[in-house]
Amino acid sequence: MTIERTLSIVKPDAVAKNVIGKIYSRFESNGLKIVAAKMKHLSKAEAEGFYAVHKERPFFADLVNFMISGPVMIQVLEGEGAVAKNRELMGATNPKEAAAGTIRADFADSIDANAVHGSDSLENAATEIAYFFAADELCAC
Ligand code: RTP
Ligand code: MG
Repeated sequence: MTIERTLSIVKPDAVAKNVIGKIYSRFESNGLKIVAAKMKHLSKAEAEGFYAVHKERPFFADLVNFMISGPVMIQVLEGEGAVAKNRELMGATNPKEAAAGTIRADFADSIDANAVHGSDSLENAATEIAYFFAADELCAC
């Protein structure tokens, strides 16, 4: 397995619940290091651009409106197999189907308010990291 980087977002529902630290603790205790982070209230254009791959889907407008409903915490996670590891820690998109002990099972309320985002491939991770961070904002530690 190689060292990878992936993009993670703590979504507005989890920021509002004050569980950023609890979610960060899941990353850190499972071998993922936070190498960049910023809190941001996304504009509509930023959220639409980020989720552009879903723009034809029926849930797109709801997804964008949810993502701009409050601040989000955006971070780059680094570690062995970081893309898949983060997806495993997040659990299924619908928290009702998420395995026990996953972030979504423990902190998400619905398929819309589902606590976290994580890149779904190494290729998308690179695109998503570049969407929010300049190269010199990532810690080379
Ligand atoms: P994410 O991109 O946020 O990490 O979530 P994901 O990969 O698990 O799911 P994805 O298919 O990429 O969908 C993006 C977000 O859209 C909402 N969604 N709603 N109503 C629906 O059927 C539906 N399907 C997806 C979810 O909030 C999901 O996180
Ligand atoms: Mg996705």
